[in-house]
Amino acid sequence: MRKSKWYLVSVLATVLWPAHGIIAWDSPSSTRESQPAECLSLNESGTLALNESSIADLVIYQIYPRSFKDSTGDGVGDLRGIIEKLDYLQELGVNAIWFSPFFKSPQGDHGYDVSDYYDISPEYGTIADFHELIKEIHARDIKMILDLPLNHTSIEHPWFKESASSKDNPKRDWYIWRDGKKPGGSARPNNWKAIPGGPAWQYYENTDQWVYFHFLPFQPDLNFRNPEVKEMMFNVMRFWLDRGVDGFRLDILHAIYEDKQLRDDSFSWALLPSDKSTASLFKAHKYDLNLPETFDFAMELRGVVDEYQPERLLLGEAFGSVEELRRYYGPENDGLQLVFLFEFTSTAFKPDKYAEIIRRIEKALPPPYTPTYVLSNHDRVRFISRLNNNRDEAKIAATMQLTLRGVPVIYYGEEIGMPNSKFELNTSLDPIGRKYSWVPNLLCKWLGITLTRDGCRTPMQWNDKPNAGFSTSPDVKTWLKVSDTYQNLNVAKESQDPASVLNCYKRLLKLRRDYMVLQSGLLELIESGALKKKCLAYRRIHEKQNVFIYLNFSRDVLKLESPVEKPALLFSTDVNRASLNEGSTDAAFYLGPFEGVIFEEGR
Ligand SMILES: [Ca+2]
Ligand SMILES: [Ca+2]
Repeated sequence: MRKSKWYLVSVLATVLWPAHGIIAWDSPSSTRESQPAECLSLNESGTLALNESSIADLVIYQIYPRSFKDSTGDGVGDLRGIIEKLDYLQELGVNAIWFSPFFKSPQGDHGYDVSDYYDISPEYGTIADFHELIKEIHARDIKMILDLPLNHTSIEHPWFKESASSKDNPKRDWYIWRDGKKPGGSARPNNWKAIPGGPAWQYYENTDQWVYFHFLPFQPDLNFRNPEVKEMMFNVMRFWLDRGVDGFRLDILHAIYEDKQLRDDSFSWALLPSDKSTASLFKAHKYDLNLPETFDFAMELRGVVDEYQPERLLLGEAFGSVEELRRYYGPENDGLQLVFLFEFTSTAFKPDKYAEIIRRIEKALPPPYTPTYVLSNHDRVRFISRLNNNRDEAKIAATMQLTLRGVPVIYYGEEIGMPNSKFELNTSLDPIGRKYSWVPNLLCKWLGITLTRDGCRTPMQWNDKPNAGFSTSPDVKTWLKVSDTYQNLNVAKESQDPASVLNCYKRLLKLRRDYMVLQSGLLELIESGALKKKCLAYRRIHEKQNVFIYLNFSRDVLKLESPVEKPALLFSTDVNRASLNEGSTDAAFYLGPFEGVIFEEGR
């Protein structure tokens, strides 16, 4: 069958789509010359009060359960495997774990298609294993955050099976069913597009109606305008909160509500998606994303978790401009405590670009709001692969992520610099990869794109033994092939090397624990003038405590002026560095190639 140009456009858009695409690109909308760095106003009253939020000290680590540790030898990660590795995470220094979904699921989208919210998928374990897991997590003072795909279920969910069975089924209205525009259901109810490309409607012959889906056809959207649906999902939350979980990561929250009238989407000139807007594929996504009802829904969700003490966390996955996303935090910072901000995952690795993003985030989300900083996740290319696996640059990125004002979210394996793997599309386990399996390899290569998310989901590399120590069975075929890099790049090896990426993370996380100013102090960008294309600098401030962060993004040695007379070095990415400017007679200090330093005023 001849593929239309639209298909190619769809491919491009899918790939470049920041949430589920796999490519790094620099947003064309930021061509405006970046303005000179300036000190941000601290807050309106000029006080230096601590961020009032109780969650500013969090460092979240994302586990993709399928790929973390296999304790049963079947090649698939599981809950008991995760329990075995909790000591590792405690030693790393994170204090919250977000688990990609392990609810019962046919695994069409690897857990983001739930068929029972009250049970665990058998390959991951049992409810008893869950209880053991949460007990062991809490014993280490770590919080447990579950991933809740609440926008849609699997078509295998009994709710959907009932709903699809007949037009007069009591659950018919739990999903969004509509007649086609023409007799025989030949035309879809409206012109909406699913996010990975293609129409957003699936036809069901038995009732001669179409059902709406935002993501993939086997993930029909729930109808949150039906109060029964809302209450059912709130009860799911209460079920897990009653079992002690500390919060939820809310999958594609911005897609919860759709226009009541299902009006046709309007035209947009945007072809490629960006992390600043939801428009793409020439559609504005005006009526299916970030509706006012969805912002209100965030407040209702907060109401549910506020039934519990101590405070439970809500972390929303939503897309749009930072100003738009700000609305999910609620008018008085009383909505979601956190929303993912994804711009770092798609911006060129340049200090002036990052400074522009940080400035915009600080303006939109000043204290007491808490931003988030994300480098990669299960939908995106691994960050270090965007840097051509330059480990020095990865340390700069880590230093930046772990010292900005906001909650960092670390993707498993990021802390050892695990790279993306390459996989064939026609054998892709990711449904997005299979959807585009007809795209020739050469075209992907020419465009420099990857169309499957398998590459960022390979098993964790624990040691240099067969299967990287991921599985108890050395001979088993793991669900995704272990990266060829594992013999030289693994936790055991990096633990022994003081200069490794892993030990860089550990040192930074310890410093963040020890210095409250790094958790909740205010942030002020520092003008780096002529060096703004090579150096990013900022300070964190709390009362009399000042901590300075200078990051060299270049291969050059940079000469900089210390903002304080007696700088005391707290950290350098260069483990051999002992002081900032010892022996120097002036205020100058030097940064080596790709070196990042943290210092305070000495006493
Ligand atoms: Ca297993
Ligand atoms: Ca929806």
